[in-house]
Order: sequence, then C-alpha cells, then structure tokens
Amino acid sequence: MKYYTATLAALVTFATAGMCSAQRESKPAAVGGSSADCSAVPTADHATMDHNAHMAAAERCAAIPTLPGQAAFGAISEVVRMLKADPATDWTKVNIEALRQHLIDMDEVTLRSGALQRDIPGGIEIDVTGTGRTTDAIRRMTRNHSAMLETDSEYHASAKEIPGGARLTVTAKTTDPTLVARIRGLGFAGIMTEGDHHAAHHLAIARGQIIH
Ligand SMILES: [Cu+2]
Repeated sequence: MKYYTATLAALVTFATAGMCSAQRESKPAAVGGSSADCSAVPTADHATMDHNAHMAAAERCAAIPTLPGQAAFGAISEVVRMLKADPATDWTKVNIEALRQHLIDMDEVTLRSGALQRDIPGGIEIDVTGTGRTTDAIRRMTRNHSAMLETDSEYHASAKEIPGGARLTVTAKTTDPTLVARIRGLGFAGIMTEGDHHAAHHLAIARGQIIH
C-alpha cells in the first residue's frame, strides 16, 4: 500500500512539475493585443508557488499543453472530469484508486509479461506468464477479458491458471478462415484490445460499480 501511495505522489509531482516547466519554457508573443510582460511568468517552486497567479500569467502568455502526462494519468484525469460533469455521480461509491490499480495491471500485462503462442484448431492458445505482481495482473485480466470476449459473437475465449500466469485460449465461433487468421495475427496483445468495452469498463471501475 505504501508503495502505491509513494508512486502516486511521484506521479502527481512529475506530471504537475512537467506541466509548469513546459509553461515556463515556451514564451510566445502575448495574445489578444495584450501587452502582458511574458518574461514576468515567474519561475516557481511547485510546492510553495501561488498557483492561481502562475496559471493566470501562463494563460496570458503561453498556450497550455494538451497532454496531461503519461497515458495512465490522462485516463484518470479524463474519468475525473466526466464524474465531476455528471450531477448523478455518487461520490460515496467513487473509487479512483481501483481504476489506478487496474491501470497498473494493464501496464504489467502489456509491457512486462511473456506470451508464448501456439496454434490450435480454430485459433490459439497463449501461455502468458510473469513474476510478482505481473502474475496476479495476468490472471485478473485474462479471466475478466476472456469472460467478456466469450459473450461476443466472434470468439470463444477462456483462461485458466498456470504456473506464473494464465493460459488464454481463443477460437473462432465460426469456421471462417479469415477470422481464424485474425485471431492468430492479433495474438495476446491484440486479443486483449478486442471487444470495444474497455473505456466504458474504466468508467465503471471508477464509479465503484465493478470490483476486480
Ligand atoms: Cu483497462
């Protein structure tokens, strides 16, 4: 738990510090005919700065970056905006930490797991393995995603635990050779993106409607 808290603090510091230094460094001409002195955008210590004054000066003098940070930070930031914009949001149920944990799982599964793929009749079998948290993340994500895919019209999917991870089996629901070839070409990472439910699923996790 301590580890995650520290990671989040580092993440926030990194993202916000990055944002402010970007604003400091770009000083295009003042917009709207204003004669604002852009060299006056103060170099500030992020911990003690006057954020309002800094942002006001930065807005007069520079374009604001559109990227909020790395993808996970951006995904959280977008969901927070959506929850705040929705008057029906039940804040007693909201759990952004659950979304963050899921995004960490996605990182583990996408970037730190091994995937050994074999052809089987109608599709593939993939042994997805890793160590430590990666193993747990693989099991959680393949279990949930295969159950989701199974309800889809195109794929049969199932996952079972093996040492270090899970074996994911995906086959075509039809005998269409193009579909079988697609499954084999997609492999583990491609299959994990299938189903078009992922972004909606993130919002549901944040709303506290899904517990992994
Ligand atoms: Cu996800």
